[in-house]
Amino acid sequence: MDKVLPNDQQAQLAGLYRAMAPEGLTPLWEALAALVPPQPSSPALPNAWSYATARDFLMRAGDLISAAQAERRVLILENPGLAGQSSITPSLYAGLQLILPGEVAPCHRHTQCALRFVMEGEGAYTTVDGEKAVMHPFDLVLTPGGQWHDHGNPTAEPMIWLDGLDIPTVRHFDAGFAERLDVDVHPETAAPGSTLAQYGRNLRPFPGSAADRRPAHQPLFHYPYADWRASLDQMAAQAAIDPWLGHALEFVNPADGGPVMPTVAAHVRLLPAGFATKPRRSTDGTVFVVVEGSGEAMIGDRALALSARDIFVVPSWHALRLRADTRLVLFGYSDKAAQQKLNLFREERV
Ligand code: 1HN
Repeated sequence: MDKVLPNDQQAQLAGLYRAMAPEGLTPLWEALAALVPPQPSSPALPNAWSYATARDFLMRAGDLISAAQAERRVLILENPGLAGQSSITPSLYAGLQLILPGEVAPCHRHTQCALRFVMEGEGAYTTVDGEKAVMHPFDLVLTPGGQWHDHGNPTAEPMIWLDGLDIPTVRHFDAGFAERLDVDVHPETAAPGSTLAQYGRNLRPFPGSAADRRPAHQPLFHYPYADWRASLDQMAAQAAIDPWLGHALEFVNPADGGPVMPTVAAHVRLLPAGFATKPRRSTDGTVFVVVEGSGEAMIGDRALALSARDIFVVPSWHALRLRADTRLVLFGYSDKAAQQKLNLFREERV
């Protein structure tokens, strides 16, 4: 309500609101404009996290608490516009997880779906329903909702990855369940790499055969850097570049050709040195990791300097322009998968 009312009317209305409040009644006309905005006006802010700074705090936490004690030793990347909500956008969570040599993060499962994007270390693993995904820098590993997962680091070096989860989405729906397995490490159900070999090359185990073990809707959980990077490099050598995105590839779920998980989509982009994108905005607030290179992200009128392994967030409906000083490679994830199912997703190429 934006009309100015006479003072006596305002006073009488204020009295009415006070009287009805204990009954759980409030006037829509005082809230309508904020409830139904003409376009998204996200409470989230554009922000960047320096990997070096976050890593330093994470290693200090590693001196003070074990992975077993913490269950998950993670520093949450909390959006400064969403204080206290453990959220990087209104629908998504991000954190940096550390597993030190010899540690195990015990097996559990939950409704929330998760992705891991490896920042550092090589040879530690996430086990998904009993099969190890042995991780290398910039691999993408999924732990889809409902699938058992534990982590372990048998190497001599720390292992750090970015966790991306749909925690605020599941919280919004009040639909989360979680449980611990009675043992810390899930018994091995398949040899490391077998799902990638059997479900990851436009093949699948013959239906009904003994090897056909993965959930039909969510068979694949490992997207190695070596594979996606080779595709992106070949694309950069052969394809016309998109003026708004650069060279961009989306990760797909082979079960349906859609985004990797029911709520979360993930993609990678490559911008050649010197390339600058045109502004593009979309309703899916997006979390990015700088895989390689340096440059700048202009988010609305906010400029963020980018260097390797930094993490930044672009809130919904903020125009993003990227500039690559050297060849810039980015990983990104968002709630586009959920928005498309709800017919909410929009983008605008300016
Ligand atoms: C979780 O299960 C993991 O499995 C990491 O590594 C972070 C944050 C909130 C809830 C569950 C993991 C998480 C999480």
